[in-house]
Amino acid sequence: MTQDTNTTLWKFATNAIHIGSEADKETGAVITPLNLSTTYWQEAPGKNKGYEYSRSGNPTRAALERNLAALEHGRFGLAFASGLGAIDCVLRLLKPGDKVIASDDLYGGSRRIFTKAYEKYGIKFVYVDATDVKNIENEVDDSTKMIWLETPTNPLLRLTDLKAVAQLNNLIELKSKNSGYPLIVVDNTFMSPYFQKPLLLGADIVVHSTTKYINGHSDVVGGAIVLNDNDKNENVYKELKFFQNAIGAVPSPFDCWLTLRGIKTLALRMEQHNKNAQKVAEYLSSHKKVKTVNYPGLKSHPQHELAKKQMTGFGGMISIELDGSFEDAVKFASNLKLFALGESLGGVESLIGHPATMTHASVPREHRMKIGLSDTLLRLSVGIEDADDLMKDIEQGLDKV
Ligand code: P1T
Repeated sequence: MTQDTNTTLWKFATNAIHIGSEADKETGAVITPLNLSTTYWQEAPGKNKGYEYSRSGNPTRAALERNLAALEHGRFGLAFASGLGAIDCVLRLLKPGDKVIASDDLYGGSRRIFTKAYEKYGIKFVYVDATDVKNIENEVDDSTKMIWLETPTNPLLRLTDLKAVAQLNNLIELKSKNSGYPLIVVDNTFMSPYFQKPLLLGADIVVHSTTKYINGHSDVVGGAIVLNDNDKNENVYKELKFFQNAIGAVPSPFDCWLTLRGIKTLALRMEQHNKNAQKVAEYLSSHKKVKTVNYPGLKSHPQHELAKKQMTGFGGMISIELDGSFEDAVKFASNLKLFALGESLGGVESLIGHPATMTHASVPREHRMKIGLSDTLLRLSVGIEDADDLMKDIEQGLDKV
C-alpha cells in the first residue's frame, strides 16, 4: 500500500492545510493542481506514472484521500461522490446472512440504504439504543459483521461511548476469531475529525459525508472512508479500494479540489460553529417557548460527561422542540431570516430543518416515535455568522409563534 501518511508530524490545523497540498514538483505551485485528465499516457501497456484511468485513480483525489487519512489519524483514505456512496462501499463488505447492529437513531438516508437496498440481499440490520453499550453487547452473535454507529446521532444528538464498544469482551473475542470482523464503523459527519477521532477510540472504519463540515461551504456533495492502521484492515482497505473502482461512485477532480480548499479552514470553522452553537443552545434553553434542547455541550445533556471525554468540542448541531404544535414549529422555521429552511448541515451559513418531513422522511413514523423523533422536532445547523445576529433571528421567529 502506498498511501502512508505521517499523521503525527504536525498538529491538526497544519495537517489540514499541508497534507495533500505539498508544492507541485514540476511547477512549484503551492495549491494542489486540479487534474482533469480522464486518462493517462502509458509508455507501454501497464507502464505508467501511477495513474491509468481517472475512475481508478486521480492525483487530485489522491491528495484529498491522503489529507483525510491524516486528519482522522488513519492510514488509508478513500473519497466518494457522496456520503451515501461511501456508506454503500462499506456495506459491500457484507454477504447474505451477515448481521449489522446499528444505532436506532441514524441519518434517514443511512437507514434507507440498509432497509431498501441491502435487506433484500439477506443482510440483517438490527437497531439498538446505542447510548447504552449493553444493548450492543446483547445483540452480538456469530453472524454479526458490523457495528454501525453515529455519534452524536442525526438528529437527536445522542452519543455512544466508542471506547466502551471497542472494549466489549464478546466483540473482541469474535474479532480475533473472524479476521477482524465485526468491524466497528463510525459515521463521524457531525463532529468532523477536528472534534472527534473515532479511530483513536477503537473504531475500525470512519465514514463521512464530506458534503457537511469537511467541505463546509455547501457547494460539494461528497463522501469519504478512512481506515485504521493494522494488518487486518489492510485487507479491508484493498477490498474497499477495489469496490471504489469497480462500482465507480468516485468524486470529480474539481469536487476533490474544492473539498481540499474547504478543509484548509476546517479547524477555524469548527471552533466558530462550536462557540456559536453553545451560545445559541444556552439561549434556546432559557426561552420559555422552547421545551427541549438537544446539544451535547449543555450540562443538561444526559451524556455531557461522555461528550467531554470523547470529543474535544460539541459541534454546531442542535435539535429542539418548541412548546407548541406542528404548525408552530413550521411557522417558526419558515419565519427565520438567517437560518435558511433546508436539508443538509455543516456549511458556514446557518440552516434549519424539519427532520420528520425532510432528512428523516424515509424513516417509518412508528420508528421515529419510538426513538423520540417527534413531528415537532427541528434541527439547527448553526453557522459561523455573528452569534448575536443568529440569536436575534431566533427571537424574532419565536415572537411570531
Ligand atoms: O448527503 P450525502 O453526502 O450522501 O451524505 C449522507 C449522510 C451520511 N451521514 C450523515 C450523518 C448525514 O447527515 C448524511 C446526510 N445528511 C443530510 C443531508 C442531512 O441533512 O442530515
